[in-house]
Amino acid sequence: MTKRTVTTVDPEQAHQRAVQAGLMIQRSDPLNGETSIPALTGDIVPPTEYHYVRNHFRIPLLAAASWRLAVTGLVDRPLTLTLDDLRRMPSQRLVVTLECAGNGRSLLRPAVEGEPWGLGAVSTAEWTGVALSDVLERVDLKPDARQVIFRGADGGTVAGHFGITRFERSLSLEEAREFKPLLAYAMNGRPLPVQHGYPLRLVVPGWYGVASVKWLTAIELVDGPFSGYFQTERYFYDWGAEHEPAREPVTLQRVRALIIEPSPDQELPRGAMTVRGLAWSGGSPIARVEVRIGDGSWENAQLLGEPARNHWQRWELRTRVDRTGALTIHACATDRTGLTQPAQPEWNRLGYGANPVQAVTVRVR
Ligand SMILES: Nc1nc2c(c(=O)[nH]1)N[C@H]1C(S)=C(S)[C@@H](COP(=O)(O)O)O[C@H]1N2
Ligand SMILES: [Mo]
Repeated sequence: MTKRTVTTVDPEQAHQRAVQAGLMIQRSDPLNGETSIPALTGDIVPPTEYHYVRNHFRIPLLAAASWRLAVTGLVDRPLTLTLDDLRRMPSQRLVVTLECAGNGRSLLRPAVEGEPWGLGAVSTAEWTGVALSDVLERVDLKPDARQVIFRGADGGTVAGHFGITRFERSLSLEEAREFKPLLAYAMNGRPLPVQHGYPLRLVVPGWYGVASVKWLTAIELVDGPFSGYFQTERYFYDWGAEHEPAREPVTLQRVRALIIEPSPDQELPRGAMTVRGLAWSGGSPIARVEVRIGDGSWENAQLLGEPARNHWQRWELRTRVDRTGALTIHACATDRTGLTQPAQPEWNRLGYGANPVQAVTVRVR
């Protein structure tokens, strides 16, 4: 672990920009802000500035001209790539939903430590970049290479550790083959914004956002498991000793339906009502979204657009309400492998993967 100083974006400036973009700020330094859920109408790819931001440290300010991606470790031909080298390689465009594993954490009882996210630590973008597999092909992996470590340029102090801890994550080669990560240099057709990883980030489709390392500067091939802080001391489900297994790493996004319309506490007239939302699951496309109005029965919402594994899908239910007063709407998604949402969030010590059936209460006049 090298100790070095990276120039960072002025935290006050980063905060101001996020406020202007309408993010719901959880913390200003390091900057953490949620996507505003009512703004998620329209296209399945929202405007770039609406995308939630999740940072463990201050935002590094990297100059493209001096930035390099080093690919080292158990390879026959180590490689150093410039941004232009990557831009000259064959490119892919992928629409991918990123969701923080802590999304929904504030629903957990008893409350847990960590950013108290509501339901907006999620968004979707079209990412452009180079397939990780294309870069790995160029370095020739040695036969004992098993894991790929991804290093971000950001770092800082973490509880219980001396000195600087960098943001680093790994994937096994099997995981990399199955989920086909992208080394992305563009988001929605423009260079990555600084807060989303400029000039290069990893995007791992289907996985919780933590796998998608921003400000990527190094890739290292190793033979054994990787025990970095964000791999083994954070981002695992900790269910406690009475549970078997007691812990499990956080990997794929759990299935979830998000209600966009109506919003909580909204006042609505009696009569026709449309419930609209988004649904996604890291493991497979959405099979169905069921909606319950008040104490009525569960009804299938209509799924709109193409089913997809890598990004969310719109759904809507057109219905009527004739009774006035408080009305609670529930939405529950099921994916094609049969995974569905629990009625209550499953409690775990670090507060990950909270995907209970969502309830929105409105007022009918
Ligand atoms: N280098 C670096 N990469 C990172 C993080 C970070 O703090 N540093 N946060 C991770 C987490 S937990 C999430 S949810 C996503 C968020 O990506 P976004 O800020 O572009 O939405 O980035 C991931 N990649
Ligand atoms: Mo995250």
